[in-house]
Amino acid sequence: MIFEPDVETMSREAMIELQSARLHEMVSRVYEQVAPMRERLEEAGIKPSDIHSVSDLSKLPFTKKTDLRDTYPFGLFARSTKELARIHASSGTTGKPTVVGYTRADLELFGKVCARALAGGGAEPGMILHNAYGYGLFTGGLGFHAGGESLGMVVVPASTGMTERQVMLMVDFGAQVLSCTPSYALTIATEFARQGVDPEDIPLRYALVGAEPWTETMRAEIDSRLGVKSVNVYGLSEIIGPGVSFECVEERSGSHINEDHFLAEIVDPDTGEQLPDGEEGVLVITTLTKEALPLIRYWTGDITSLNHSACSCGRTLTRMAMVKGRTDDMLIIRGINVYPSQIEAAFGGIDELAPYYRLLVDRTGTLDELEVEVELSEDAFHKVAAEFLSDEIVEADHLLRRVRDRTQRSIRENVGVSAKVTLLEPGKLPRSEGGKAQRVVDKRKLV
Ligand code: DLL
Repeated sequence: MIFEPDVETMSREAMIELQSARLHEMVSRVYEQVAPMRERLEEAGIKPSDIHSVSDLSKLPFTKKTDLRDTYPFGLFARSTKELARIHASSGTTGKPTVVGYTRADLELFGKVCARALAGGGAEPGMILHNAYGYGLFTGGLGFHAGGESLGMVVVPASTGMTERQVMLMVDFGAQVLSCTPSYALTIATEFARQGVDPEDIPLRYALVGAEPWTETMRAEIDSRLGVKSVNVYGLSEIIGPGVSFECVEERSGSHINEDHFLAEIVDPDTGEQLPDGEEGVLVITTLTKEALPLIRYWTGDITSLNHSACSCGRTLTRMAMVKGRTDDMLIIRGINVYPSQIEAAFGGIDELAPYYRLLVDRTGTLDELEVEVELSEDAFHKVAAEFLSDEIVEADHLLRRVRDRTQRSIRENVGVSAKVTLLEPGKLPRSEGGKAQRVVDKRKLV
């Protein structure tokens, strides 16, 4: 179902016209209302009258996370605090959080873009949405909550944690749609199995997952273990929260950007030059309609690419590829750039492994060392355990060695780095309780 067909299926010409008019108006507003941004524009020698259309976008300077931090908490807000309806914040691992504000109109928009995402993912009015994104300063819980209500769904505000109880409620209430992080979807799937819930026996059909990078292997796992079709939802607090872009359940191949509100570009991380469709770079977003925190050319740090081709779902909204990682999550190992999701993709095709892993990076002398800890799948583990028990130790050892060698080879061939692979028994690594998964321990930073 398409929630707002008039914009979601708009012709490219009409979209560019709409974006251009909104861009001009938004830059004028920022110039008048946000003093640090006016200074930035003046330094760059730009007046709002220089910006007529989206083709003028590259004249504008970038805004970065440090700009929000430097003006903590409300320095880039275009409205006084009295005019706000809500404040969210994203938890930085160190220091002060990034603070974002919403007017009433911004909250309405937030609900609408999340409703578009839900509808794109298969949800319909009247369906039960089990919302297991965290409620609180994080935008996931309240964003999907508003989206469900905008679409006319019945929202269960489950939030995160207490997974046993969540599964009971999903079964008893007959949840049809689940929203949560991909790592938490797997935790829920494990709890399904523990409680003996067969996904075939319950009405659950769709899952809208996001807030952290995930892969096609994880998608296959979520789909089969929960009996759903899972789609990706992308977003970030600075722009609005979830609902910046979303996959349609028809194609599940790239996330449609709500580009009547969020104008997207891909730029070269080193030069800032715009890149064409299909080329990977940093996603930069300009908000076109946000009132409280309008942002010009916000440098998300997320690595992806754009695709303007038509989609069989009928939407004309540009699609972005799955986010590979953030520039600041990128590890440099012996001079090679490595994103955790690339490692995950490299071992994704190996049946004996489960999608639970951790990367440990250390340095001995001057050399970086990468260790990949990854859990065996339940099946593989039981096979090895059975061989050990029946004293077929050589066979068990052989199987483990074969899996380890294949994994190492695949990482070397696909990512270009040598890694030590340690196989773990199922359940060894910490499971998501609903928040974002921590996949990297970089010991080099600890010394
Ligand atoms: O994670 C908003 C959100 C909530 C999105 C629920 C989707 C679902 P922040 O906490 O500000 O906001 O984190 C934003 O998370 O810049 C990406 O690096 C990452 N991220 C978000 N969605 C995805 C996704 C929310 N679908 C940061 N795939 C972003 C990969 C994602 N990374």
